[in-house]
Formats: sequence, structure tokens, C-alpha cells
Amino acid sequence: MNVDYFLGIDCSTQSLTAVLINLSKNEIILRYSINFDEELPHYNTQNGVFSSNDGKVVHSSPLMWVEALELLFKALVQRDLPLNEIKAISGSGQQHGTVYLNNSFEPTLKNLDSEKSLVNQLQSVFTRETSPIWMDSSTTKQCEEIRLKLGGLEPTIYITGSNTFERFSGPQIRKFYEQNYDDYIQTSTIHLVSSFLSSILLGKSSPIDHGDGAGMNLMNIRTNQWDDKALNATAPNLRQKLPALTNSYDVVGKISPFFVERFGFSPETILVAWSGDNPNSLIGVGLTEKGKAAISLGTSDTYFSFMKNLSFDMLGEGHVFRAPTGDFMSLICFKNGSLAREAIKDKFNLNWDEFGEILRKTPPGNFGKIMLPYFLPEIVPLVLEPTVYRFGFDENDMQGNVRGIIEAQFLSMRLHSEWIQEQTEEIYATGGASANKEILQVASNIFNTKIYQFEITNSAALGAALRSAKSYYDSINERINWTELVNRFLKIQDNYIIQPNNKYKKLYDDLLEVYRKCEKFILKNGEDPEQFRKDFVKKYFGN
Ligand code: XUL
Repeated sequence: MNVDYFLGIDCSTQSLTAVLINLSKNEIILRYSINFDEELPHYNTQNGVFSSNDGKVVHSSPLMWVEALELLFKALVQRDLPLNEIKAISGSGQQHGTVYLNNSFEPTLKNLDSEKSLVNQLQSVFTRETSPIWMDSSTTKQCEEIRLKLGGLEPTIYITGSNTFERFSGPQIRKFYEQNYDDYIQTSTIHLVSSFLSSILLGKSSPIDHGDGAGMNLMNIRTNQWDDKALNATAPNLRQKLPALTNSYDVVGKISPFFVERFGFSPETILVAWSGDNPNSLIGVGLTEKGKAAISLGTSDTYFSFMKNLSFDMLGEGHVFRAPTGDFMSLICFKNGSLAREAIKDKFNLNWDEFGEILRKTPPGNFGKIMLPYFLPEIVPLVLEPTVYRFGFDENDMQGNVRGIIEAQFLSMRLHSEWIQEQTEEIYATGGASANKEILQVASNIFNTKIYQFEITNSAALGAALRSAKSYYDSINERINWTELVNRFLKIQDNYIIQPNNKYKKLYDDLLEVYRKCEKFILKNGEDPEQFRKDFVKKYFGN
């Protein structure tokens, strides 16, 4: 029988994951992850990264990703999976991270020897041993320089879809050019995490897709072309160093002979352009129509939604990317995601069940105890010097801190997604912490919206597998529409739907205003929120 297998791979901050699907049966055959810290300890990463003491410079190792890819394929071979029957592969990379390569990259990929490991053969293709990733916040100066050259905030947003952001590829490239000029000159190609790994599978330099390209401050969001003004504002001769851009749904070629010989893939396996983890998750959680948003609770927490018509966040906090369907998507990224939740869980020696139990037992509104959770430098709102602020409680109050961190994360998400014009009717949750129903109940009450919880937390890898299937069928003229395709895998059972408790609607509307004032007070020199907060406590808790 002819079976249609598709593979999605996701290179995220802390791990590399594969999801293999059988589209003839609408089945997920395998999910498998390589955790960087645990399985590749010789790179000495912590949570997948290297951080400077002040937390501003955050890099990872591109060679580690390569070694992880090899380990992953070895594991698939050991499990006797039908690699030779995989029709198409696509992938996902943590967004914004850049990989700097010299002119031996292309010839090395072309001449890979399948008797030798990838990691040995790719040792000397880098002009920069480490890659700055999305957690890096060390380029404030470069952000300002580029924004100024583009004519200020508004033109920057209109051209690239986003304000300049510390973690975006353009400002990171500019910093490299300013601080490591000779190495910049030696660099022939700059890839994103996604296009770098795609290149390795392809055996030659792969294009960057429009979804991930939109997270660079270099691509024109309307024309999908590199923008000359943005390139010139960033670094000299940059156009020559960047790969071409391509649609996320384009087939970029066939798998390189190296993988055929070493792991037994079919030489006919097609590769579909890789994209960023958030565009992939958009498909992985089934956001192919208006009115649907997702929260992804991973190392970063993100809030994103499908967008039919282009609109911008003129406050400059949110982004517009291209969606894998060719439409648009909005995205807001919060750095204090799982690491912040874990900081509280670990401080009180809790496990996740105990953490959830506290959420169940404590009242919505947390007796007016409000936290601003900047354990790490924050992206939205911009906080470069991390400090955790507490209003009405202290760091030793276990219950206050557990509910405080979770309410803060979703209040902040609600507050900073107010700019998105297309009304959200349903929220889909994904990422590790979405397995925790108590956390999602808080989110559902705060947004006063139904939340759908998925069984699968690897939505980026699943999205990549689904994208590869869509492009494969398009390429053989068996057209299948996006919604039909994603619905085959996203069967949500009733017990995975979390209903908001209407009783708390007003309370959270009011708490949002208290939170807004606390944030303004700390970050924008706003008025002291204490009386306002006390009025809230009196109204809902009576003292
Ligand atoms: C999105 C962002 C993160 C990374 C890592 O803009 O920076 O979500 O993609 O997940």
C-alpha cells in the first residue's frame, strides 16, 4: 500500500524535535526530542543557551544543532521508522537567530562524505562560533541606529512589519559588523536557524522563507523582497550575504545524497522551505482562518493570530509576519515564559501538580497582589534591566507568588495584544505549560474566551510536517485546502475545552486596569497605583 509519511523537525531553544505523520491514516506516528543540555552536555549550554552574567547577550551553538540533527536521525533509524517512505520534510527554527558562514559552507555541503559525521565535516564553516538567538537583548544601540536611518518608528513598522527589536536579525547583524568587522567581511552567507538547517538537508544554501524573513527587520512586509533601505541601514554589502527569499510553501529541492546514504531516506524526498517556530505553530494549532488566536507557552510565551488583512501595532511592541499560507499573522513575544514560571515553582520546591493545586485554591484577583514578572530582560514591554516587582505582597508569600506570576503573564498578554484588530473568538493553547489545565483556566478567565487545549505540545514540528504535506500534494496537483488538512489532525475532545467563568469577567477587566497602572508606574513614570489597587482589593475582597 502506498503510505504518505511526512516529517516535521523543530529546532527550538532547548531541544530538537521530530514529528512524523502518516497522512493516509491521519496519524501521528512519532514525536521524539533531543534535549540539548542533557544529550549534548559537551556544549555546556544551560537551557540550550550561553548567557552573559547580565543576561543581555544570549547565544547558542550552530554546531550543536547540527549534532542534534544527526542524533535525531540516528534515533529514527534505530526505531525502524520508514524513513525511505517519507515523501516530504519541512522544519521550524527558533526565530531571529543568525548563523554566520564562510565561503567553504557551500562546497562542504556539496561534498559531504556519508562515511563521516556531519559535525566533523562542518567544524570550520563558521565565521562566528556562536549564534545570537531570540533571547539576546544586547543591541539597543543598533536598534536605535537602524530605526533612525529608516526615518523613525512609523516608517520602520510600515516597511518591515515591526519596530526594530534587540533580538531581530538585522540589529544583531549590525552589531556583528560594528564589533567584529573582519569576521563580518569574511562572512559570505548569513542564515537564519531555519534556513541553515534547511541548507544542510538540501546540500546547498537554502532560501529564507517569508515567515521567518519577516522577523529580521530586513524584509519588506508588503513586497516580500529584501528592502534596500533596511539593508543599507543595517550593514554594508548585506544583500550579497543573504540568501534569496521564498514563499513558505515552496519546494526548495530534494534531500541531499548524504542523508540518503547515511540514514536511508529516499532520494525523491522533497524539502519544503523551513520557517520560524511561530509561523509553523500557526499551522500546527490550526489557525488558518480569521478570529482564532493561539497562546504558545514555551521558553518564550507568544500570543499570535491569523490575520487576513495587514494591520500594524503602531506602539511598536507587536509584529506582523507572513503566515505559511501566504496571508499574515500577528505575534507578540514575552521572554518571561517558562523560565519565569519555573523560577517560582523551584523557589518554593513545588512540582507542577502542587503548583496547579495552589492555582485551584487561590481566588481570581489574588487579593490584589500584583506581580510584574521580569525575571529576565523582557521584550514586551521592553525591560532591559530585569527586576521582579510586587505590589501588596513579598517574595516569601508562596500562594501570592504562584497566582501572581500566572495572572501577570496573561494580564500582560491581554494588555499588549489590544492592538490586534481582528476580534478573537477562540484561543488555542500549545507549548509545554499548556498541558496544565489550571494555568489555562486562569488564561481563559482573564481573556474571557474559550481556550482549546491540544494533546500535542509540539505544534511547531507538527506544523512543519503538515506544511510539507500541503506542498507535496500541491506539487502533484492533488490540491487540499489548509483548513481541511489541519482539521484532520486537530480533533479536539470536549474535555480539552476550557470555558471562561463569566463570574470573573468584571474582576479581570478591573484588574487589567490596575495592572496597566502598575506597569506604567514602573516603566513610564506613571502615577502611583497604590490607592487604585487598594480600591480593587476593597471592592472584591472587602478589606
Ligand atoms: C518570536 C520569538 C520567540 C522565538 C523562540 O518573535 O522571539 O518566540 O521564536 O521561540
